Amino acid sequence: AFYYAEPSRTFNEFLLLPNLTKKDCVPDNINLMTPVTKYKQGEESELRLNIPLVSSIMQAVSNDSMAVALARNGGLSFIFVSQSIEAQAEMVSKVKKFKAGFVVSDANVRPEDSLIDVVKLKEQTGHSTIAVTDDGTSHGRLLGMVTSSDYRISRADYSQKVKEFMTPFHKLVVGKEGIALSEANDLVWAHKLNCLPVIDKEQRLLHLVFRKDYELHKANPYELSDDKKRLLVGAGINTRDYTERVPALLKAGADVLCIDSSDGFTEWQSDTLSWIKNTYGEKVKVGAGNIVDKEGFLFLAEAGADFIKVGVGPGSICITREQKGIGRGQASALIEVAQARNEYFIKTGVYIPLCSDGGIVHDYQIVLALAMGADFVMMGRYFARFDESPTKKLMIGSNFVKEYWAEGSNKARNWQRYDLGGNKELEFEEGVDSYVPYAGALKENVNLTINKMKSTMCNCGAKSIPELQQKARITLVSSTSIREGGAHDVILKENNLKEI
Ligand code: MZP
Repeated sequence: AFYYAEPSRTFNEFLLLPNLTKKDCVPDNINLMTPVTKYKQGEESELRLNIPLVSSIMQAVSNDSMAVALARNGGLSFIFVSQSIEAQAEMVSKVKKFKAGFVVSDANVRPEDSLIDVVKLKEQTGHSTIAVTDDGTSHGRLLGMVTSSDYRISRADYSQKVKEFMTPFHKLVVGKEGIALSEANDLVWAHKLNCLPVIDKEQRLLHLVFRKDYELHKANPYELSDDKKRLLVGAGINTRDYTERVPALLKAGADVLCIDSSDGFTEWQSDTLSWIKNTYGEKVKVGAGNIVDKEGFLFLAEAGADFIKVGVGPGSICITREQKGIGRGQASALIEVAQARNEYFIKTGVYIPLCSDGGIVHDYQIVLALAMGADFVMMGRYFARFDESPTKKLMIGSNFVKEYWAEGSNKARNWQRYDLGGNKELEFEEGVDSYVPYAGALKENVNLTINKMKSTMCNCGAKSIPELQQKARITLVSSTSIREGGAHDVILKENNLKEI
């Protein structure tokens, strides 16, 4: 047997050291854009994300509602594969009906002034719609617009409320008086808001379409249904039924696929990749994994993977290490694979993005994973806690929780994920069925995480993920210094202690 000289390490055993923070290295200047699929030196990845977060290929995590919410916030979901081909394709197509934006309509314009019916607008653009009315309920001359809109907000609340619908990529600039849609300077506001304005014949503003790609459309504010930019969605596949599943998912509009497996260092994975690349060429993007070392990386890179997923056994619900003794500490795995990826890039000029999958417990560990060479992270537990995850919200004692079960649990029975070529059975569990604390809406939680990540990156003096990967200084911590990192040697105040 071969013995590794170093023990297998986890994220919890590392910290980042601060670097010089220059005055322009502030959270607003941090760019978290990241590549998802491989690209050649000097080119750009065809698929990039605004934030480096993707949700796990799991029944308890990634359905269409999760995918819409996460894509709206700049990330990506991979719709779970452990369901029928038809059901999975249906989820993908539901996500593809949406576009990355909202249409805000003034419901108080005169019907004869309105050029666009909100129902048609919704159908044409795929945007969700918000009607602005006097009191946020049913008042408004265009009653049809009010009732058919997805959300209603009052004029008074407009500037405040609209922020809630905006993703971190839309900048809201509010004037002294707030924003009134019927004001003469609305068009100026529309530009400042990074919106596509829709105006009537007399140049009055009827709708604001929030969009990040506004620049493209500034020239012609009337053009609404030109645009193919819909929300991005990924989908899991397995190494059994790919000849039928892949065509159905592509037909439904999946932007990227990923082979879902606990062990990706197998010939079943290279067969699956070969079939996809031989059938569709490079236009279909597919990730593979999971692997934990240089050999696994090179195997999947040579087999044609567009990105490679790292991690065997770090997941919060995973008991693969206990059941089979297979796995590796996630930090050690990532460090070795990232080095292999960098060497591969120097040798071939092809950059293959890495996804660190599972085991993230604290927000800073996302930054640590990126610093160690991941381009994005996949999380299950994190997303399972939100309103948008597919599972039930329950009350246990006085706390709300959400259900979260593993793909290798008896509940999910995703035997294909553990495929070893035998008969189609899950003979023993590799994951557990559990609860996670309920945490509310995805948007607020992701915003908070992003803010924390940006703060960490500012301390590291890095304004982008590649800069972080280049500059980060990472240290191992001793078990006693971990204790030093939390509150210690003080009496923590508790709500139920009375002051005297
Ligand atoms: P976490 O974010 O909850 O720590 O980990 C999520 C990851 O655990 C998933 O993306 C997947 O790779 C992995 N997973 C899912 N089911 C199992 C299992 O049954 C598992 N063992 O390990």
